[in-house]
Amino acid sequence: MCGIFAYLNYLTPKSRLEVLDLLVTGLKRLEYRGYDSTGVAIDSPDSKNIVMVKRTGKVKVLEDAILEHFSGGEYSEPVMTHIGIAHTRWATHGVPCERNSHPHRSDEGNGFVVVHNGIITNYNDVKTFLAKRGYEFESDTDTEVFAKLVHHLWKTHPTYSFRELVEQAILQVEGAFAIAVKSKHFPGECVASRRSSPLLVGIKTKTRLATDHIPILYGKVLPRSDSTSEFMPLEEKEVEYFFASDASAVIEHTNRVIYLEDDDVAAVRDGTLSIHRLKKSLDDPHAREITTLKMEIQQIMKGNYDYFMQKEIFEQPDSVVNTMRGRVRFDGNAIVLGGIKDYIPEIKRCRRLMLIGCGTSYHSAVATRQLLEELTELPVMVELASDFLDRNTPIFRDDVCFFISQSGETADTLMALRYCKQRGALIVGITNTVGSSICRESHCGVHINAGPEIGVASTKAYTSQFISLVMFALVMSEDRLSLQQRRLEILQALSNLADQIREVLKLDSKVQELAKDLYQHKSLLIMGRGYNFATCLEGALKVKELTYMHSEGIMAGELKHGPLALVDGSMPVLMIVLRDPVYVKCMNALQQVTSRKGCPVIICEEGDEETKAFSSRHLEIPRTVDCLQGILTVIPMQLLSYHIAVLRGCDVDCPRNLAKSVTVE
Ligand code: G6Q
Ligand code: GLU
Repeated sequence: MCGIFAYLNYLTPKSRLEVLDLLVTGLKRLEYRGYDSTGVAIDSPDSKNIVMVKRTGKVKVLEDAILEHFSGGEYSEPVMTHIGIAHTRWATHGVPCERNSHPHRSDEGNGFVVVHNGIITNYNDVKTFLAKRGYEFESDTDTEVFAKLVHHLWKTHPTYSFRELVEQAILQVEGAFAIAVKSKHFPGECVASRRSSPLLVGIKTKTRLATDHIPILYGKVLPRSDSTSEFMPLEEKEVEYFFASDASAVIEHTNRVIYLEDDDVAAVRDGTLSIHRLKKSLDDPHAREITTLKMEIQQIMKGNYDYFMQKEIFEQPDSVVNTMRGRVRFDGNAIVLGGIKDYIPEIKRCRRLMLIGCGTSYHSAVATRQLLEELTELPVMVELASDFLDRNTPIFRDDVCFFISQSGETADTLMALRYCKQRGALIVGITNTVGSSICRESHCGVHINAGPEIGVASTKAYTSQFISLVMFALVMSEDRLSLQQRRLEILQALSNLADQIREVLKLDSKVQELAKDLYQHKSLLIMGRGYNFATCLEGALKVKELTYMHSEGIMAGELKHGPLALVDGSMPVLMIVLRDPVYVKCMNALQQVTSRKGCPVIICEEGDEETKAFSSRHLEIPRTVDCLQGILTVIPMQLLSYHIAVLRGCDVDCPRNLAKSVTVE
């Protein structure tokens, strides 16, 4: 989820224009993470206030606005000590617009301003608490509550230090965040913290740092104000700090960084950096290490990965958790989908559910159709948006139509939405992009919270769309006594999913070996049925779009009705055969293939010796509940298409002829 960048110079002369240039450059280094709007906050020329500039669109738009806004000579004067903060936003709460862009402020006087990555899941409760105390909100975001909460604590605890105010605010919020806070009441100070979203601190001094670690202070200990404090011994007073979501924004300034851990609170006061934690557990370290970055910028922007698609495949243990965060309460086996909960009664009375999308998004509908039929006990139609429109499909006022789209801008899907809306159907958007056309034109919806997906070939958005539809099915059946056992089984499986995805990702080198067998072939047939037919369709699409090889997802039950003619000793075949209700039928298909000298690659369950015996090439995946198998079986397909594409020298992140968002019909 997007980017934070803050720069603090202490006894190091910098003009505000130089600071702004540093902030904008920092945001440019974070652009690859994807975003929809930007903003900065610096001190006013008299150093008594804070001025902000926020824009929707690219960093360049912000840069132009800054040039226009801060042209006065006073911004060219050097300032010895200053803190500026900046942000690239990927909206989760509130459409992308200037009003919702960060930094967010505590009051009209800009007393406290904050930039935030992540999601404050209990923001409604905090907002209610603050509204009762007279706070008026000017944005639709979750973030704004944090700035106002710090302000409220400042008014009610006037003796608290800046760091203590932020600490107390952190104790009140739930969810994921990386934050940096600046205040006109505490000039030259910055407080930053993280929980589930990354944040690091870069340290730049003229001479080598006298230490390679910073002690962690537990409880209320306050660092002494002098810069020779034992907390952060500096050989001289001049120092610069860089707070950033990842090292790509820091590496050009310094290679000395501290990676903050969840619930660390980093505070800079009088040039001294200290790190605090409220609670000390047994295995808590005594200090945070100051590490030395060795990677080049370009490499860091993709982390340790060669391509964004590869990075996004490996992000899936985290992205599926982000999709469920604040929605699935595993302790109480409850699910809350805030974006549609008011419409659930109406949806329960509908005639049928229609799931409409394109490409990978359509496949997520195919993947969850059977479970939706089971748990909603409603007819469920899945439609390719383009074909749906070609047929002028009959739509009625008591239909509920889901429009699934990562970008939220796919023209075919958007046209289908408008077609259904005109006919009075209830429109539900399942998107990854707040403020997108599909998101805005839906009556209600679910944000999949997968974080920006940069690779053209969709991977983590697919699994997050899949999970979002599973969560909807669970919500729809929460009052069906006969389905409780099934619901509990699925909820249990969801709680293990992230770890199981990590297990499957460990197959990466084995999949790479398989790719070496396959990459010079012209075609790959992928067969399965039941809950895994969608995986065959999605796997075949991944192979086509990434490797330019022909590939086809085949319903195993259809094999004998024609496709079997394709099978011989030379045709590459991959088969998904898991211990689920259609296992026996899949085994029949497997035997049909092997009896024609086919030598399929088999995706099967760990330890399934009987199935493994049919081929020397198999990928074993952990067992999960049948309706979630498709999350685990798609990952080897994602990895296989990636490795074949690399071996064939294809452009993994930008395959030929394709665009990330197809905004033309
Ligand atoms: C798949 C591609 C493509 C995409 C569709 C729909 O890897 O990215 O098939 O899924 O073009 O895009 P949206 O999900 O953005 O509507
Ligand atoms: N949830 C915050 C918002 O929607 C922050 C999103 C982000 O990570 O950029 O503004």
